[in-house]
Amino acid sequence: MALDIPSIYPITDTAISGLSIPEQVRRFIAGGATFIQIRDKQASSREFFEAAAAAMAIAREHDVRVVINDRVDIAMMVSADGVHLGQEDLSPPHARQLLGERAIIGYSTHTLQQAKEAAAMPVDYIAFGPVFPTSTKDRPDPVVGLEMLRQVKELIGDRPLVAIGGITLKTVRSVLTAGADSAAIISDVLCDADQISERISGLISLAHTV
Ligand code: 3NM
Repeated sequence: MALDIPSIYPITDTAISGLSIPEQVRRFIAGGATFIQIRDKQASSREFFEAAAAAMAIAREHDVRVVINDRVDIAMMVSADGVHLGQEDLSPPHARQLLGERAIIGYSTHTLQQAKEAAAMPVDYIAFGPVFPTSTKDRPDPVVGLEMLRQVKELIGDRPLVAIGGITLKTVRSVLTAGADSAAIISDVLCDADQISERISGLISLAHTV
């Protein structure tokens, strides 16, 4: 069955928020998030595992789904709902082999060609970006823009499409109108640690107006 993905998809970032991963997850959930990605490019494997395990315990209490960035091994260890893979991570078919049919596998793409290839792979959603300029990612790919996002939606048919990169309260409606099923957001949610839940609920309300 096709993945049911909510329109707002927050991703953790400890450097931007200054908060532990479990605390970010707690605040995302308080704001109404139901699908979260745990991402930490700086932590050691052990730190990332421990933080992910603690975050999973919180998510489970609230029936919130969690995917782990890059790390299939850690996703398996903490019984996450799945993984989010980049172009240089383990390939989706190999991750599927390890995780099984029921796991959620998301896959980042940055060109029309990559999106087309992704549509032939065993992935539950395809992420496409950066839609707008972003300073969150090291060495981001070239900005793809809304028009290319529209083209990807046509290319990939029914496969859920996640827009990512530089999305804010001001631009979230534009990516959803262009055909994205969901907007994945880091800095605009985490830029003020005291406002995380409020920003999530504001984004969710806006998404409902599309
Ligand atoms: N991946 P922000 S852009 C993690 O293009 C990530 O695939 C991207 O953070 C891609 O919402 C990006 O702060 C950063 O721009 C998203």
